[in-house]
Amino acid sequence: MGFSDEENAFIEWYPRGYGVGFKVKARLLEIQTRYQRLELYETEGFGKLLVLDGTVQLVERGEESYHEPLVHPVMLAHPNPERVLIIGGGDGGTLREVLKHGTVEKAVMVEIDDAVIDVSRRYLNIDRGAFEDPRAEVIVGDGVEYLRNAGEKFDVIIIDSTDPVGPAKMLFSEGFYRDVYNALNGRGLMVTQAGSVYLFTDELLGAYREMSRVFDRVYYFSFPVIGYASPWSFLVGVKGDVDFTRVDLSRAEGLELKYYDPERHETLFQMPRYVRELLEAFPSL
Ligand code: AG3
Repeated sequence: MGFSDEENAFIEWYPRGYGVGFKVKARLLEIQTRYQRLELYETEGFGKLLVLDGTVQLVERGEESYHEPLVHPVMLAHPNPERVLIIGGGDGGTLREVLKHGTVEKAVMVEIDDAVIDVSRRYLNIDRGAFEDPRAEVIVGDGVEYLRNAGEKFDVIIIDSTDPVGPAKMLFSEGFYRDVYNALNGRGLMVTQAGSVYLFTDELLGAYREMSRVFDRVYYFSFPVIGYASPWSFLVGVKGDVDFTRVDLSRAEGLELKYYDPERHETLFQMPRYVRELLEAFPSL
């Protein structure tokens, strides 16, 4: 199709007029929750599409291209992740991937907006039973406050938030990262999604700089995510003695991965050259 005003499509507009869109068959929901505007669509080719404040959160067919690289690299780089904290992630996809790991004894998920959890439970089946897993504890509340007051420590902390622009901005600040660092065990990893490499480059650099002030070591990687303006960026903060360039392949067996390839872990670190050079201008050590 050429130049047109597409009628039956949902398009997310990024800065500079860059769009990512899906042809839709129907709008199933449009509600204002306490925190954000939530839309749900049936797409032509990717199942249901969940949108928050106009930004694509996931499509049913392809959501693993986000949840797998968010979760498994840090889980497999940690020698024995038993206790995991997820901030955000109300659809349950992150929790589902975390619970695939047999080492996990407890996974706490703190989501601020219970409407996201309710809609996901009712219309999507992203969690595939994860919410009912006895190792899972689902808390509706403010992740920032939870972290500050959490008496307990975690091996892995996963931030599955909206973008580094708008309401979630504080989740990309030095103060927040300090609370994350303090809530990690002596040896621990934190991962956050950090936006589109090309379209949120400044935000990615900003988050990297803030994390570099706090963590013992910071890594960046990118992955093409279906539904987001690719490539998508991820930042990993390490506390103590952990090498994120290596993963335990013996624990990767049985994870049933479709996108992230632990045997090719090194390919994660691919970055467009100019972005790598900008990132390296902030020494992290
Ligand atoms: N959370 C990350 C959403 C970021 C998408 N940003 C955007 N489309 N501009 C996804 C929730 C899935 N658990």
